[in-house]
Amino acid sequence: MSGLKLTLLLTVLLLTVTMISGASGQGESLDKTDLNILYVPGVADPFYYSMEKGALMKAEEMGVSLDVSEYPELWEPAVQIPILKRAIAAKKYDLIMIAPVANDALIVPLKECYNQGIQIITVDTKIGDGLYTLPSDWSFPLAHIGTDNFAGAVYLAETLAEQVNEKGKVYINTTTEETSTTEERKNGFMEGISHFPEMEIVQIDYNGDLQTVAMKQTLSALMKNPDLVAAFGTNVFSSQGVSAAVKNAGLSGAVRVAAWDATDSLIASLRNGEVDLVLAQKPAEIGALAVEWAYKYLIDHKEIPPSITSGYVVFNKSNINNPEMEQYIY
Ligand code: T6T
Repeated sequence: MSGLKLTLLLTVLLLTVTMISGASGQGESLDKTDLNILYVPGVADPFYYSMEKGALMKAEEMGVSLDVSEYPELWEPAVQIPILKRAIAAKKYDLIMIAPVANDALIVPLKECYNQGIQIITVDTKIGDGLYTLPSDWSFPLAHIGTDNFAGAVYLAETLAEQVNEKGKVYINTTTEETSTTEERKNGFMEGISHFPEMEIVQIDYNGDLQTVAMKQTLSALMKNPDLVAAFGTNVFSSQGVSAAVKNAGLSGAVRVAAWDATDSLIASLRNGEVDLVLAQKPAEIGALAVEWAYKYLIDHKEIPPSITSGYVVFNKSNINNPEMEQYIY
């Protein structure tokens, strides 16, 4: 081999190794003061603000740097993808903790980050089928941290069924078909209702994560199905839209409402008798854990689990005044 060819080969090899290990490769020794994490939320809503708080507190406690990207005003890949492009261009981040807003559309943009040496932890929502340990185009994230959406929704459906004597027609209002979390909730709720032979889901609407759309859709579902006994909103804007529609139609109490996400507004609706159940996720815990895992993997060089589900609690009329529950509102 000529000297030139050998030099070229060595350069290519060196570049490849650098690309693979990247700024954050486990092979490199990174001091905690050099660790730079970026948090990319899904949309501007109380759930992601609470996750930010948990992540920032943990970052401060551990002495690492955490930046928070701009908050997208819409639940939309076209808004979230440019944030990732800017993160790559910044040449600063070792790890991105992100709630991807679509399970397909975010695979390639996140892979580009990964190829630049940036590790990925998905928080709340996932990419692909969320199984990062099996070989696939989306197996590159380090880990996933989020709620057990399916189980939570089964629980809500079964509890709501008891409240309506296990009979009647039910409505679901949700975000988009590409959102892993709300699809899991929709499926879990359908599973729960299927345990009751005299109950039926009569309509499912997708609102694009827009509260005004959720409200209009619910109003029209109430008109189309005057004998609805219950409705389920799968996240903040879906639930707030559902509960506003039921209230505006003068049907509070007659149509039971199960809400996902414990915002101040939904807790107030529970107090006013406009909502019957509110599931609280633990976003601050998810955010804190993502920072802890980033540290453990990149600074301590320890293995971290590929995924974990964080817990949830359910507010109802009996526990709403319990001071212990206060901490779960976001
Ligand atoms: O319900 C949360 C989150 O878990 C979901 O993935 C998207 O919607 C929220 O952010 C609430 O609006």
